[in-house]
Amino acid sequence: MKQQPFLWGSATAAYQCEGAWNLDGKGLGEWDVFSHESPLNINGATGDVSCDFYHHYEEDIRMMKEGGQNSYRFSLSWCRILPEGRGRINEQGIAFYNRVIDCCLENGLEPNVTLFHYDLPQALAAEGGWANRAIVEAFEEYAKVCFQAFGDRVQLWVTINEPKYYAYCSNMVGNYPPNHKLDFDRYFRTLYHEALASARATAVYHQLKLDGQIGIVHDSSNVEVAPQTKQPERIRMIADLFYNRLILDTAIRGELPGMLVPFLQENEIDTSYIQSSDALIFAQGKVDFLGLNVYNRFYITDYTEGETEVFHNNQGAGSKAKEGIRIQNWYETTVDPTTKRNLWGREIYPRCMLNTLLEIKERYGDISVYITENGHGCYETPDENGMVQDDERIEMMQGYIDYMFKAMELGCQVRGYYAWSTMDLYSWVNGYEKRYGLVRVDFDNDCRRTPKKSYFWYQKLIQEHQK
Ligand code: BGP
Repeated sequence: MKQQPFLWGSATAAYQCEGAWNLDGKGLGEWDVFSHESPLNINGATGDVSCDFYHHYEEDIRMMKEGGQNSYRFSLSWCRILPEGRGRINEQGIAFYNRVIDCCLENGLEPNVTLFHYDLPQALAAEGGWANRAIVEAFEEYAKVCFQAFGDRVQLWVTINEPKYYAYCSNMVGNYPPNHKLDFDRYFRTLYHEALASARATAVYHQLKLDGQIGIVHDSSNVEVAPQTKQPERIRMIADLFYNRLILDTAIRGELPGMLVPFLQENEIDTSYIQSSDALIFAQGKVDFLGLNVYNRFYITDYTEGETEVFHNNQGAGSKAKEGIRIQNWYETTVDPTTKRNLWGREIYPRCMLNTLLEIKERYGDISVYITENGHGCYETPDENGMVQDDERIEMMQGYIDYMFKAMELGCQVRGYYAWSTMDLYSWVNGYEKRYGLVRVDFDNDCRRTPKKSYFWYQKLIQEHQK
């Protein structure tokens, strides 16, 4: 693989930006069904059109280039490529991604391609989705189709985006399809099958001897224990196992964390799906790099009292809920009064960028890391020219980036940074009011794009750091 400069880019995901939900042979996805039919889609928004990247990709890619970016992170829609999840290939889907990849390359943007970013084909969801081990083989087949179609030009691949956050929302919070709530068995089973599927796809990629690298993207879940905590070591170990270890240890070390199975069994959580021969799959499926989506930390203390409960906010200013969890006899998240939160009740904590990178280095050594997402969601009103003065976003992202530079000075092997998101797009369950883009999208006027103040700030920052 050719020597890469530091990658400065921005990111999107297929369901969140493409629209064209039923065009050109695309199959039905689990999110299509959820957003059309489920009463749990509380804001009523769908990804049917979104910012219509399907028809605006040339403009978006040109704007990234003009903004000084040299890489674009995006995901492929599994059901656009394999409408039934396996078997029949939709050539029109392949052709669309060929156009996107070629357009990136013509504009000097390194494509960084994720195979799975939450959007499961409905045909596989109907068989039990990630809870059914059959998904592992289906994912391997899908990955191979993509490597063979695009691997001559794509040099950076990601197997799965945020296996933990996805498993958490779909099995613990219950806000993502298939909407299971506080189901510890299904949470760990999903995580396990994601880890296994990622390892199988990674091994296939390496066998094909293509010119590139493959990694996994983890939502950095750096655990911090509040000072008054009575059993800091015990709860840190549990929280780390709950959030991080299954994904990171399998992907980077090629093995399950040793304490996982005894811990699950002690807590009467199902482990029946774990097969001893899986050890070889993990050993042969080690990633070349780690992607980290950095937003927040997990600030925890001892469990106090009450039933296990999860706290989440998909209503923004319409709710006072703060994001968190209380797990009976394990631990609970707590509030640090000195740390700000966004209107969706999530901490804004730039220092977690440094802490998470140092922790990865300490635990896993010198693995290459890309910050595959970092950004700020807020409500926004444009001025009379359609311009958004998003100083809050600029200040926040600058804080995280400064900590990234600090980590690099301390020896962390960071190879790139991607702003979330390239342009305004669908925010899972939250709809369209929560905006993250460097570019504003006027959803009511043909999805017209207008760069925000942050777009120009990012352009300047890149210029300064590429000298
Ligand atoms: C990450 C996801 C993205 C994106 C982002 C913002 O977890 O990988 O897909 O959505 O978070 O989250 P949200 O849209 O829920 O605010």
